[in-house]
Amino acid sequence: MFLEEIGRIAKIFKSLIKEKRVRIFSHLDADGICSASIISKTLIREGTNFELKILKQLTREEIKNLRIRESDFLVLTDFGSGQLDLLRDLLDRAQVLVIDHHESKAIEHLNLFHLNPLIFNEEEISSSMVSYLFAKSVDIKNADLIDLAIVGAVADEQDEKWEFRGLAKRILEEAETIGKIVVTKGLRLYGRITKPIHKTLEHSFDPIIPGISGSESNAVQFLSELGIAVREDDEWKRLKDLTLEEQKTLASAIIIERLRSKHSDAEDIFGDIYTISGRPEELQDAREFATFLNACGRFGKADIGIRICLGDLEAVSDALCVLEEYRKLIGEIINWIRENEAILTKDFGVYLFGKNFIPETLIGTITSILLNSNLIDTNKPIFGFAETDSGEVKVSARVSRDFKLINLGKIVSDASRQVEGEGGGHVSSAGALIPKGKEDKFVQAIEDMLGETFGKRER
Ligand SMILES: [Mn+2]
Repeated sequence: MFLEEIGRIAKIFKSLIKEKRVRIFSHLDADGICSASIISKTLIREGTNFELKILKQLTREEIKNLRIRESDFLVLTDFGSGQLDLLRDLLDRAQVLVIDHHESKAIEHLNLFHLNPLIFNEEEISSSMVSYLFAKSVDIKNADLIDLAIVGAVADEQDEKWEFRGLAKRILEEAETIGKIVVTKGLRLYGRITKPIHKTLEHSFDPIIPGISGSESNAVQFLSELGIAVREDDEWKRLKDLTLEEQKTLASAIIIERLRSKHSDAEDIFGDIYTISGRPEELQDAREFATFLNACGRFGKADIGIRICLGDLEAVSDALCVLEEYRKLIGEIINWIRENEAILTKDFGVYLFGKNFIPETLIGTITSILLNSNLIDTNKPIFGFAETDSGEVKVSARVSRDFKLINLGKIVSDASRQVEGEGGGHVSSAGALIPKGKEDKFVQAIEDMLGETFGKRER
């Protein structure tokens, strides 16, 4: 059903865009940037002019400022499904294609083309993957954009424990078949290409390496005890530079450390590694490519992200600079959280108060990092708060995927309504915008709801 609808809309799209003013609006995260790039490339190949704008969020304000013309054909990627209410007026005047994977109300309108796996009761795939399926339906030559589909999906953490399932897995296999991506099993450690190996170990919290995660000096010592040099020819060695023998030594040593601290799944340190062919070295690891895009989006440099996706080699060095700044800022924020005791742990949830120190564009990233760290009780959902430029408070919520008892999107949506805010999202990640000063009331609403759920379940 979903795939048929993609095909049907692709046909309509192809004929409509010739006489329309096409305008793409996309979310600023990596999935949004990949989706926008896939649609952009498709339009370039169709010989159609278009506008492209990356937005923090599709708000009432943004929609009001669109200056819609009758001839407009809007493409919204990685948002739109949750904002259909706000689009009602606009739909009477222009045609809108929404490609998204966030929770949605089913709204029918003659001018609305809505591609979201959830409304077809399909399993969730990222917006980039939906965009790819759509682009390929428009023209089969767009099949080469499949690496961007994978990068966006990885960025949205669609591959739990580094392994895709279902439709996403079939798309990955397709990428392998056409030789765009090589999948190998390897250590589930982030930073193969862009980080010194001791940093990779220090920053690994999932999988955790007891005694080494979180400590640079212990990581260096650990490697030297294994006889693995951290430097070679005056350059830091990366995971990618290790010989097969060294990789094996490292893997066994990590497993031994985990066994020693009685980890239940000590050997759960391997996952799928996606190597992209035909891209510059810095972008060959899909996970690191995703981080580049996230950094660009979060720093207001989404244009650089789009350019690297579209294959502009000159943009890669700009993206490297942005990534550097991004990592520095994340480090500063984590230190600030430690020093300012910004975390409150209650009976059912963990709450992070970012005040005006944590930028609203980073609060989601920071909550995800904390959920994979030893800084909080990761058996509870985490809710991060950050003040926005417009004087409201942005909430980002995350919960570990093993925690299957709640639907975070629904809980956040209900709690937001109780404090006159707006929110929603997915089962394991959600967001909201609430009035400033209502944080305590929001926390209480969450605690009450979770208390009710778990109180009942225990009885
Ligand atoms: Mn997404």
